[in-house]
Amino acid sequence: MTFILALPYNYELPTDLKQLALVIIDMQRDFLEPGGFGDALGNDVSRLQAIVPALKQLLDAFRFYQLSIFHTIECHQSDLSDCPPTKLNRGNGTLKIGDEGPMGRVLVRGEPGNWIIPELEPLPGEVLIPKPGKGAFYSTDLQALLQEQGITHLIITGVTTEVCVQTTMREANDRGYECLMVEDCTESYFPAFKQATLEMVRAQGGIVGWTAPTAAVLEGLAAAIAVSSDKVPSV
Ligand code: C5J
Repeated sequence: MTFILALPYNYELPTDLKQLALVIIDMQRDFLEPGGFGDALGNDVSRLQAIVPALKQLLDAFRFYQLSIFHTIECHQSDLSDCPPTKLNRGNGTLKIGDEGPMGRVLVRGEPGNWIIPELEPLPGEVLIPKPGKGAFYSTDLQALLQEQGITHLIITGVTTEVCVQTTMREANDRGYECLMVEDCTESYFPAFKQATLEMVRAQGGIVGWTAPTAAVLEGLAAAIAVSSDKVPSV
């Protein structure tokens, strides 16, 4: 049995690593770059850039081991028909969803600001889940695709920790997935909210799941690959 050294206790990896997927939530320009939605809401977007090197390292490892990768983007159709008025009117920032900003229309599918930052752009074969809500399961194909591929374990990353990342992890937890949030591959505009989220996830014996740093995830993966009977390449 292989595991990741995690909190509140070891996270057991599935024997067949095809059951494991990396989920990268909303690493899109609208949240990470000046001029986007996050910036318009008054946030310091530079905070989120800090996780890019660790997340790239994790993404590269999943690619190297040929494991499943799912990217999400928060986005709406151009007529905003999939955006409830409550979401549209919330925020009181300088730009609302659908407004024309420096990177195109805010959170609208296909606009430059809606796409993933260049360092983490999906490669062919990786799944992209466009999502209109905060959680990646709401009004998307994610559950069907995970079931189709027999995936049971999710390594969850991205932004922002207490909004789309936490919502997705809670949705996944309720659907029976074993979830681990990677501590240095998720970030919030509010450091205290990130810390609180990590603590909430692993409180009460891991009521929502596990947390671990990238180094521990990489170590656990390398050990699992080493004992795996699958003919995947080793480091
Ligand atoms: C937000 C997200 N914060 N991806 N979206 O509106 O967390």
